[in-house]
Amino acid sequence: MKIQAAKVIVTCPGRNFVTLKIVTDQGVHGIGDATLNGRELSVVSYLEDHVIPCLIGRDPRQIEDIWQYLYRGAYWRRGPVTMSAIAAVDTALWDIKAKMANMPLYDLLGGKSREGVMVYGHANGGDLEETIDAVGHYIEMGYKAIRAQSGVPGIKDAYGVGRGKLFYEPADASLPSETVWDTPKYLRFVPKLFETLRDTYGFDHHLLHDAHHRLTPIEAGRLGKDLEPYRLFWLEDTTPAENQESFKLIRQHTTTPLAVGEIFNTIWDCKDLIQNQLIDYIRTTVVRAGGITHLRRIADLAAIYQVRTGSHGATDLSPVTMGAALHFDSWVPNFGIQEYMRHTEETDAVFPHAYRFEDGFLFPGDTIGHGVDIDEKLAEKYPYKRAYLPVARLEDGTMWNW
Ligand code: KDG
Ligand code: MG
Repeated sequence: MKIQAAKVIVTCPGRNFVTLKIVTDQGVHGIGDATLNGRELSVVSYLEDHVIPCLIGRDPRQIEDIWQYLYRGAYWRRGPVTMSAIAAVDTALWDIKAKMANMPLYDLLGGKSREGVMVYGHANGGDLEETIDAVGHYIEMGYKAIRAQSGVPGIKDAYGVGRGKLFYEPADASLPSETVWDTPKYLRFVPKLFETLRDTYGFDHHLLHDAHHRLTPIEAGRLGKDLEPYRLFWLEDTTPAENQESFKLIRQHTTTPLAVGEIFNTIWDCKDLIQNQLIDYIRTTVVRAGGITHLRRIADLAAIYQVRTGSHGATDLSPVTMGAALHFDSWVPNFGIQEYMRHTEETDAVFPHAYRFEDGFLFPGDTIGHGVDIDEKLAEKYPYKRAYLPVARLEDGTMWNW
């Protein structure tokens, strides 16, 4: 059996997505997501100019060998562009293998460990009242776990606050929009938000929050401590994780569970945090961390240290990543939670999928493969549109972490 053809499909049904389609000489095809938000075309070139020529004629059943060939063979290891491209190939090959085995992907991975995958949704509002209402809306929709982000008095455009109620798309302009950030205002406000949420809705639902890399370690320790009475499921990305030592400092100050890893590419980014038990949830996902093959290694390492998975699932991860992630989540023994930020109707139509939401859970469906395909004709209707994530500056103009 041979890989006969592979092509990259770029489409923008409301936001940009990059999809790799691999076709075998037996007519079976598989698809993988290669979307890297705000830097999409770099992965398109990496795939078209450097990866696809090496794939043609290879045996698609040799997923591990192809993974190692692309990772070791590039010489230049790791990084978001390389690892997103490898992820797309890997996801497409697992899709093909599961289709050839006539199995849903979760069966090929070892079978289901659970019926449904608990997901968390994004509730957000421009101010405290709006955010309280938004959380109530998610509870009405059946969610068991809800991430709450709110506008902060005195801060224009706080992270995580969308303009719509269900759909929120941060990559919103053809040049990066500039937002302004002020940590002291944020640190004063967030405990009030969670106090009000617990006073209003009690403790029956899981609440989560994302600090989006904006704090120093000591500020993160303070926030974690202030939030302890409200029993968060997790506090995410408190501080940029390049300096992983800083998590020791945060950990000394708080028992609020910590989640990190949506921007990590390999197990090497996760290793110290996991082995030193400095985090509770690892947020690496299929598209960012080298596909199913590599994500499985990260999850197995995490399991030894009782660190659970909590895969990234924002709108920039296409339905292809979501489908593959749900099969992975259904199998992985140390599953924690899956992020689920809904796509628009246009996106859902371009990517027909078997997964469905019910009562706070996503179900991968029983279709063979990972259960997601691409409607190429429809995809053609939505040409690529350059779109950047915003940037953040402090009030005095200093560049900060968005
Ligand atoms: O592309 C960036 C987004 O995926 C990111 O800002 C979303 O932090 C995020 C999250 O937790 O979903
Ligand atoms: Mg995040």
